[in-house]
Amino acid sequence: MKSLDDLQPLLRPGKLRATQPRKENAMTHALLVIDVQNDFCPGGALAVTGGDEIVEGVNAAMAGFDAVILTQDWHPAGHSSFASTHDAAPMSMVDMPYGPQVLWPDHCIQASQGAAFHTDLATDRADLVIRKGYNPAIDSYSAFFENDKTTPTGLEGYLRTRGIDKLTLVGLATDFCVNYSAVDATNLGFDVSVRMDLCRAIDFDGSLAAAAEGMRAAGVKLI
Ligand code: VGL
Ligand code: ZN
Repeated sequence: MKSLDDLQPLLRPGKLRATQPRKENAMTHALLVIDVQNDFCPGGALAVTGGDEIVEGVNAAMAGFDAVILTQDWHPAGHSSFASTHDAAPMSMVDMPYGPQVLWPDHCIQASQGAAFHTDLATDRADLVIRKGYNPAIDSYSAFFENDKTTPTGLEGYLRTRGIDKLTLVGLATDFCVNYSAVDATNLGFDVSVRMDLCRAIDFDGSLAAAAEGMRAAGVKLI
């Protein structure tokens, strides 16, 4: 760099052009990896049976996608979805202003070891990590909307501005966060598949069968 005058043009970003889809006639396909976190794996606070078994397959799948996005359940201590906050039993139900809500054991508390990704997950491959459930008053199973079905996480805008129109979901848990994310994505117009072999379920009170039925009815491809 010769002088400050040479540097000046490099400091002016220039005008924005309208967002363009990345390619003509080609779908841009993202892998959406839901909540592969310690608390959802064996030994964790809300352990999903076999939750850790999917990690190797999820890592291997990443190579086949244009984009890899991870979600992370990320609750403040005393979150309204925690049974302890209501002096209630874990897995009981409560009526929230936005509807019925399952009360969970305390899990995925922000910055805790339980909220960290499984240590073997290839997190370096991710373009984006999106956190959800940080609002103390509203749970968020879906990567797209909080459980009030209204408050967006911002993921839809991210995908659209990158020209991503096709999603494959994997992760934990099949019947809650994968299910809600897949159904919301389909309703938003994305082409959505769920790799059932790379998901594991909580399966509480028939929830896996109900979730699978709901996903199929919404137009999600269970593969
Ligand atoms: C989840 C219950 C509570 C999930 C998250 O990742 O499926 N389930 N928080
Ligand atoms: Zn949670």
